[in-house]
Amino acid sequence: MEIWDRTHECMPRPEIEQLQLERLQATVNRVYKNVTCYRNKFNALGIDPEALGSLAALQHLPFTTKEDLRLNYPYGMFAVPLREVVRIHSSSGTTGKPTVVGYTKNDIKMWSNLVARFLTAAGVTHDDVVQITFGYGLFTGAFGLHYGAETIGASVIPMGGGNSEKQIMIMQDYKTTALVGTPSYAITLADRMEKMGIDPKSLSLKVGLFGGEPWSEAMRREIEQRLGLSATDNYGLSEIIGPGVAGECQFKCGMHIFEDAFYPEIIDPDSGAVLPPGSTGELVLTTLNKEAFPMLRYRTRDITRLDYSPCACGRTHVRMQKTRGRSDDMLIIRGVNVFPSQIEEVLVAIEGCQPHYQLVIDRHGSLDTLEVQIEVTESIFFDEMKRQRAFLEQVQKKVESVIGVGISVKLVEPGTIPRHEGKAQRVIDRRQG
Ligand code: DLL
Repeated sequence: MEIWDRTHECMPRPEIEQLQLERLQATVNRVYKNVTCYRNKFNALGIDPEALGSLAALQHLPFTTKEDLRLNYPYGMFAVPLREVVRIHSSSGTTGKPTVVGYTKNDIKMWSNLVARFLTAAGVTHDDVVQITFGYGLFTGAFGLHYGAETIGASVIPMGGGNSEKQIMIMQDYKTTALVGTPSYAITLADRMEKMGIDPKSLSLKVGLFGGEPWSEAMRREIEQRLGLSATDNYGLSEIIGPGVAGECQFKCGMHIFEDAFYPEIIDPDSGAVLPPGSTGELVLTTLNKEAFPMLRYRTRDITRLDYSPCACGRTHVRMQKTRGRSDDMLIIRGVNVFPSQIEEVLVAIEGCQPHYQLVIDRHGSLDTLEVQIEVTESIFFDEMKRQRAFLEQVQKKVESVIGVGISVKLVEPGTIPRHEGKAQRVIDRRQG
């Protein structure tokens, strides 16, 4: 069963806009009534939630940011009582507490449907065997794709993350046709197959659904060549719903944003002004039919461009180009969101660490690596090996437990990390492509 909702996905633009306006008005009213944070913001700015007369008027409403979610941790942004919430997920990568998001039964149904749509657009059908290599847990990736693939009627293998050799064995034996995961993990699997002497062409792989982190066209070509499948991109973020915000069709010319469910704007990240169609800027998303966790003008921090030109597939929904970085300093390392400020907080609390550090990110083979280089006091730097090692392990453990990603730590002599005038350049990202 394919999930191609032609009524909504191929709607002429004036009708999409009418539908968006109706859903937006309902959402604005509901959040004003049910979410204190929104009510306070509207009241402070003198905004009447009943008065929103056009989509363009949305630009006069305030943004919602990760900071709002942090301040309202854990359930303050929910628009329904907890007894109506059937699922809770959360996002990594905030300083301190994570971001908590909730779904009602209807939200889960809608989410599954949106994921099913991009799976269908990418060519997945009920005949496919879908192997999910995202980690099951608080991260939205695995459950989102899992429910979406089941909605189509495909056979889902809930492998979860890691354990590459077993992933490959299952791929061979269960005849996996659709591979789901991060693009970098696809390369890891290709590397491992090479080492194991397995020809990927001998497998049954047909299509790859990759997302959760940025990747280039060069990387797409490499994955397609090495794994012998059609590699497609899909985008989403937990605060909005998880995967299922946007996905590519078989023409791979941008990811269709499901506009009956989300209203996209492109803003200048510095001034916050809405930019004219076709501009590159920060993507801001408003949910149009979510119940538990509606978001008004959420600042994704992802930089992209929207393309409203017709697509050969017949879908009328606007296409977002591959993201070109972020307007904040968030890093994505092996699919996990990491903020340098999280690491800084840990380091400054450890005695002996100087406030001078650098994060060096690289890609070895296909795996992202993060090395934290820190200046330490002379006494530690020149300390005996055993004590220095213990110190190093302590730093490593503390940082890893906060950011949730394995790292290596290098202690450097006082004065060796370059000093900068103005903004410190703490991140050296050597990954390319
Ligand atoms: O990564 C949701 C997701 C899971 C999407 C699986 C697709 C597949 P978060 O952990 O909240 O949610 O991280 C969201 O990841 O703001 C982007 O910066 C980045 N991101 C996600 N998908 C893509 C993509 C999930 N296809 C953050 N291309 C987002 C580039 C992506 N960046």
